[in-house]
Amino acid sequence: MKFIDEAVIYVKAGNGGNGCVSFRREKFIPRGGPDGGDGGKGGDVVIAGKQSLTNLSDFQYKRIYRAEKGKNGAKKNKRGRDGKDVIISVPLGTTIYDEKNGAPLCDITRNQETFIVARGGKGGKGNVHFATPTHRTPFEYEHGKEGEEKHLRLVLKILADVGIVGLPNVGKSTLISRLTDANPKIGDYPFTTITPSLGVLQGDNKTFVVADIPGIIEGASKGKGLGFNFLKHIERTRMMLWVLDASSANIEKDYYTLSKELCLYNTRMLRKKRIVVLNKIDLVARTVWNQWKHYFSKKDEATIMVSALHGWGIENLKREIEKQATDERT
Ligand SMILES: Nc1nc2c(ncn2[C@@H]2O[C@H](COP(=O)(O)OP(=O)(O)OP(=O)(O)O)[C@@H](O)[C@H]2O)c(=O)[nH]1
Ligand SMILES: [Mg+2]
Repeated sequence: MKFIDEAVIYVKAGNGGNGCVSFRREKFIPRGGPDGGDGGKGGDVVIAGKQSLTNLSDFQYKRIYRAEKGKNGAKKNKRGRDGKDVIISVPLGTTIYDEKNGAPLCDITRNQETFIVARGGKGGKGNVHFATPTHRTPFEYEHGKEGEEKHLRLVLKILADVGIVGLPNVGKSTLISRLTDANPKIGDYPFTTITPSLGVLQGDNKTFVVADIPGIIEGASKGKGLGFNFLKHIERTRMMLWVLDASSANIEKDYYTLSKELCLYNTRMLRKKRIVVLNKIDLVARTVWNQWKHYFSKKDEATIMVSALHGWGIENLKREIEKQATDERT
């Protein structure tokens, strides 16, 4: 599945209907007063959350959304019908920005949550409103107001429970393929992963959505590499797995690079629950990884040793994820 996470669309709310100019024409009443009704209101453009949607791919094909105009007013004081709203369904986790100035308009996180992104124009008044005792045959009326129009940027942030982060090539994708049903590309080179992938982890009592994103490198917060763009996908996860390569020449530096870049992205990233996952332990002696286990436990980091390649320690990690996820204290 190609993961599409951004789209730009154009929306136009309906214009209001015009007011009507008309005069009563009835038998035996030679000069009836004005009876031109008001125009109807134009339809709104409404964004609605829909749980069953998982991506923004629909917006590749349909990019223009117009709500209906309000009908014009009619004689006999008849108000024109309001234009129908147009409802645009988006997956939960979609943020809508005004493309013109980048301002966020709304954040859709709940099923059937709605937000009006463009308001329909008000209907114009009919000539009946312009009559006064000295002005009995008014020909004045109002035009309906224009409906709002906007270019919107839709950005989907995955609502994953667990986000996997780490420097390139540490084995994040191998790990998600062990933990979940996901089947991402794995390669012995940095930046194998260029789009995020999601998988479902079946715990004993709960299931979790896990997200794997491209590797993060030093300077990512200044735009280097790919991973930074994708941090938004895991911004809202409740928990993170910080994957480190146990065979790296400088694990401590890797750990600090990762925490620095996450912190520069958003300090909240460091306040989330996390598990330090020391991967590729098949490549190093037990004495070495025991030493690192000790090092991280002194820092109060929950640490799990695994070999994603061989499947070692994976059950242990699953248990720890479930334990932390169900522990509501922090
Ligand atoms: N020896 C060993 N190799 C591993 C282990 N886990 C992953 N690898 C290898 O490390 C390489 C990178 O694995 P990936 O899962 O693609 O790493 P990644 O972190 O997703 O990489 P990017 O997406 O490029 O950031 C591949 O050649 C994997 O086979 C492990 O536990 N032990
Ligand atoms: Mg990868």
